[in-house]
Amino acid sequence: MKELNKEEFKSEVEDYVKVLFRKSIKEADDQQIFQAVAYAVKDFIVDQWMATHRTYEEKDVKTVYYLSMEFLMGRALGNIIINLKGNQAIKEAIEELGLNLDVIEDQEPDAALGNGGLGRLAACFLDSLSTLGYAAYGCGIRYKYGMFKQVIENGYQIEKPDDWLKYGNPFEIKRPEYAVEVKFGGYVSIKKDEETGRNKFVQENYQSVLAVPYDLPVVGYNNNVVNTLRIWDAEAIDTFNLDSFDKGDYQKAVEQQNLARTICEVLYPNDNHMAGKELRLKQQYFFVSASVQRAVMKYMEKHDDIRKIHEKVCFQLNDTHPTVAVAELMRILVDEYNIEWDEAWHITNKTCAYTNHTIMSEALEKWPLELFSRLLPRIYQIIEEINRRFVLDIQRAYPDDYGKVERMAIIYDGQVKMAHLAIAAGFSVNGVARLHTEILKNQELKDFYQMMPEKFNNKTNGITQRRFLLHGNPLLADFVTKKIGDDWITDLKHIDELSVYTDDEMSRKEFMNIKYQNKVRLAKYIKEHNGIEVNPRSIFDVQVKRLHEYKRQLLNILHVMYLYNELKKNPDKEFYPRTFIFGAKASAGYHRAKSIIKLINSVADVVNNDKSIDGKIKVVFIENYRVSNAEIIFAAADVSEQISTASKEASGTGNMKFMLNGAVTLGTMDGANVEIVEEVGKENAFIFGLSSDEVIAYEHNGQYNPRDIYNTDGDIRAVLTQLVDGTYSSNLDEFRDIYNSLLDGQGGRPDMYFILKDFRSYAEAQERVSAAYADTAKWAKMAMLNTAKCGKFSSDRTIEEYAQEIWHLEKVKVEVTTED
Ligand code: GPK
Repeated sequence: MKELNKEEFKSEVEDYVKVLFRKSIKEADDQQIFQAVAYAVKDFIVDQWMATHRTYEEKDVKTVYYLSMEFLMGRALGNIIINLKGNQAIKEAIEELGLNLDVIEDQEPDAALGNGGLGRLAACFLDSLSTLGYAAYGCGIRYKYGMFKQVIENGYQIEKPDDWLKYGNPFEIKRPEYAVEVKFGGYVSIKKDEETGRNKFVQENYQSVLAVPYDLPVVGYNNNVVNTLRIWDAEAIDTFNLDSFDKGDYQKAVEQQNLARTICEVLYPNDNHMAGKELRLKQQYFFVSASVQRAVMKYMEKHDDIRKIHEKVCFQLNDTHPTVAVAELMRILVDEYNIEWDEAWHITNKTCAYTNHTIMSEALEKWPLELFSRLLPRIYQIIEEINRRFVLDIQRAYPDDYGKVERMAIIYDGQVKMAHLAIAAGFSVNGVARLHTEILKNQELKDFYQMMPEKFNNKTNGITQRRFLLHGNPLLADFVTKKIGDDWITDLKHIDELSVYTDDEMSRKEFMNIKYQNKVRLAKYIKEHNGIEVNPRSIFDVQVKRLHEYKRQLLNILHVMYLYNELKKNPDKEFYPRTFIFGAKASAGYHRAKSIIKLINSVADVVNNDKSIDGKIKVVFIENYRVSNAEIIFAAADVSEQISTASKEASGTGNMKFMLNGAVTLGTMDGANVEIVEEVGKENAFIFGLSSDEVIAYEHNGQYNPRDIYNTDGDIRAVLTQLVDGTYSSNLDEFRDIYNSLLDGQGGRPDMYFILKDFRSYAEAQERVSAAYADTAKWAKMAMLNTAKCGKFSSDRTIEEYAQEIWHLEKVKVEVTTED
């Protein structure tokens, strides 16, 4: 590893302030200082970045292209600094310049090019790929506006544009030399190829844009490896000249300009939900076509046989969003390299792999044929042919079962089903936690599993301990290193060595004292950003994640309403003070999710201002939950709320970040919670609620009626009544839709997410939490064991499994030489 020279670094920062802003350090504002520091850091890593790519080429290693509509990177500066092990040197350099690193880091806008779990997983994976030394590109879109900024006004969520590029992004490098053309619309004509005499399919009268890549560095931990996140921007192709004007193409030139302007404008803010917008499909094909074209070109620069591309290239499809990649690769092989269909299909099969992230039916991507074929006429033809052959395969395999084609065809009912395409075309289909993969195999994708069992595999998600402990929780990170050394930073299994200290009273006290200091840090953040005073001695009970009915923030807040009623009834009841902390964005069009945010804020208003309960319950809704404040929140949590309806949360990754930071899980047996409990022991978690088998059984037999619970349980009835009787809003209709969804279901099933069904079990688990917390030594041990037992949940472990079992990559060592 190259050493960071403090004096050199200081003068670089001074130079950059001068060159970029014509100012001295004293004159520059905080944002300008951030920019200058960021440029100085980028200068330092650029040699490693070049050395990494030189090494990959020399060794001719296989590369994974992680195709993803989302990369929820958060801030780069602090993360790069810790991965360079430059924390101390840079901190000192900055202090000697009279500046403060925390303030500087705070100036950086989050790169919020993602919604939630799926996008953050992609970011953790990139971190691990670099740290492990695997050749990888992240391929995505350079959205001009990322995930919207959430502002809470009168308890309502308001969305504000996230203008993250306002001051420019000091870390990115524009690479116009690698720009490629991407074509939309028009029609396909068949032409005879003079040379071969074969038919050629040519897209004509199309509109096109120029895809221009911007590269961002992804720095590995202390190993000289810097991989690349390549995000594409669209620019107009230069047809707006007199020539085309003269030919009467003025209209087309304007249209192409508009297309280029709109494609990368904004991230769709939907999590686990398909909106079906035409522009979204344009985004998908745009970045996929550009990425696949570039990958093929790069491969062909060094190799002569396109037929062997799978030996050096793998495309990992992060959900179905980039699935057009399989058809784009087919197009390139068949149309541009004149390869026969069967052979092209085999090459494609060996090059593409698909990750499934959800079983929620509203998230499944299905595109209307009309839209698809109009926008991507050649790609559509190719998918039709893939479908035709796949249907024949199905019929051959199941000659007597007509339902199979209906359930499995790629094109059916006037729609293109992207998951079916991804499964048929790739060699690997993986779920993201053991339970999720089992549900895929035995329920959702049962037919596909029966036909192609060899494709199915599990890769339980993970998170990077470098961002979520080393950077986010420096106090705990130092404590761990002091106890067991720093191997955990690159091999989280070692953190288990902490287990022995859970029986040592001094260590437990130290651990709890760190938790307390982190709670003070969060309390200060809450005071500054929300104006609410919270007691760091209370239990910090936290649910932060996207707002979705299946994640059941509603169960949490209904329980708070219930507790509040209990306290009002028995003011002298023993009650350990609790702070219920929420953070969540709702998709802009998801009305019920927005009502739930309003409900949380309305309950907060009433409860926080009721002197009679003596501050025993506080409710806080943290505005604009995102990666940067998440780091502070996880560090301060005592209780981790992971309370999705069993079977619905594919994995969850927040659950792992809490665990790493010594919070105890209160959750259902869903997603990766199952594996968390397996690692930490069920005595060190609070588990409640229906099992996934029970939920699925109720869904099939329709035997659940929430009215029965409403009629027989007075406490639950009282809470529900308070939704519509003015207790929390003078507008009696404010929460009517929530009330109806639980009891009537409006067309759907009432209480689809089994909130009333699980309520008592949840309340009882919450009582166990309170009792456990009151026993300080016991709690400390539980919390500490959660940190100690989270070794499995590093994304390093996950990536190692992908690399060995799916991608077949080899590890690379990078030396920086004077050449660089
Ligand atoms: C799954 F399908 C989707 C989606 O559109 N967005 C998203 O964030 C999440 N996900 C799952 O909901 C989580 O359970 C999972 O941990 C995460 O993807 C990463 O796999």
